[in-house]
Order: sequence, then C-alpha cells, then structure tokens
Amino acid sequence: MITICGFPISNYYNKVRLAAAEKGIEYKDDASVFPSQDAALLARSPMGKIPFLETEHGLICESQVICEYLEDRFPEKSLYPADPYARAKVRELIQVLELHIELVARRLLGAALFGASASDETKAEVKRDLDKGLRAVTHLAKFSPYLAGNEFTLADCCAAVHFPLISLVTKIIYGEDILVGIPQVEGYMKLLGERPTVQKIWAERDATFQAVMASRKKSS
Ligand SMILES: N[C@@H](CCC(=O)N[C@@H](CS)C(=O)NCC(=O)O)C(=O)O
Repeated sequence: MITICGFPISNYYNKVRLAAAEKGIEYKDDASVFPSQDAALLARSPMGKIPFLETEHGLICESQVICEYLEDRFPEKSLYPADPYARAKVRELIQVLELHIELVARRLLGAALFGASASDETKAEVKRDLDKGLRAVTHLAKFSPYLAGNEFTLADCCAAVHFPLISLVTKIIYGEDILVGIPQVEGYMKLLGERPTVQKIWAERDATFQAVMASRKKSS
C-alpha cells in the first residue's frame, strides 16, 4: 500500500491525490504533514516540501515524479493518451502550467493570503510573467472539452488544483482574476467541478483552508 503525505491546502498534494483517485488506486492518505525544514521532515522529503509518497521500496518526492511513478506502477487506467506525441503534449501543458503560471503566481501567495508584503516591483514582474504564461496556455490548451483534447488527462488534474489558486491570488493582488483572460476557463472549471473526485479534493481543500485561517485569526 502506498501513502500520499501532505496537507489538503497544498495544490501539489491535491494534484497527486486527484491523479490517484482518477486512476482508481487504493492508497492511504497522511493529510497531517506540513512543509518544514526540521530534520525529521528533511529525512523524508529532502527539500522539506510536500507532497511525498511512501512506498514499500522507499520515499519519492516531487508531485510530477510521483504521478509518473503512479502511471508506471498502475498503468491500467492511464492519465495519458496512448500516442507518444499526444503524451508529450500533455506533459508540455503540465510544464507550462506549473513553471510559467503556478510558480510565478506563487511568488505572491504569502502577500495574498498570509499577511506578507510584496513590492510593487515584484507585483509588476509577476504580472509580466503571468501574461507570458497565459499566452502560452491559450496557445496550447484545447478545452475540447479537456485541456489536451477529448480525454481527461494528468494536465486536467494539474489545472483542477492550480487554476483556483492562480485565480485567488490574482484576484486579491490585482483586483482581477487573471484567468478571465482565457474565456474558456469558466466553462472548463464547471466541467471539472462535476467530477466526484474533483469535488472531494476541493471540499477538503476549502474546509482545511477555513480551519487554517480561523486558527491564524485566533492566535493573532
Ligand atoms: N515542485 C514541487 C513543489 C511542492 C511545493 O512547493 N509544495 C509546497 C506546498 S503547496 C511546499 O511544500 N512549500 C514549502 C516550501 O517551499 O518550503 C512538487 O511538485 O511537489
């Protein structure tokens, strides 16, 4: 049995859980693991990040690597198309989403949600880079109806967890959800929200987020 370790407000942890659920994999969930630079966590996840996976062979970190492992180990229900070019296009979408949108918006996460400050310069840099990332997503995504075409793929697991965070952060920082720049996103998110697997992940994320915010308020 494998165990996915993390915390339900982490979009990367949720990506892995969503992929596992979509693939119909039986797994254990350790939803109480926070990122940390403590030796105990670093021994399990060398960057101190979540998620990581416990297997009978050892530990694996990095969400994309974990998802690829799940594909290799449980190939029966694949989240990739069969054709090599189509598979590469799914991976291309994932890379663009994660490197050029999610990671860029993440620079403002602390300022948007946790009371950190961000300079006007940082906000302007992030906006410039997000615009480039969005241009790439607009170019690559098919929305027909899923991101890479007519099959639900791992790219959709990524979008299901990253798009909401990007919307939230940009709404708070710039007063506008940057994803409105891609008109198909609204209908696409509704479609994703019809999937029981996505509903479960979103509900757990929201409940945990509210609990975290309430406890921060109490302790401040
Ligand atoms: N590239 C990593 C990113 C994971 C990541 O950044 N996780 C966040 C939580 S959503 C984290 O652990 N942050 C703590 C840190 O960066 O020290 C992956 O895909 O798993």
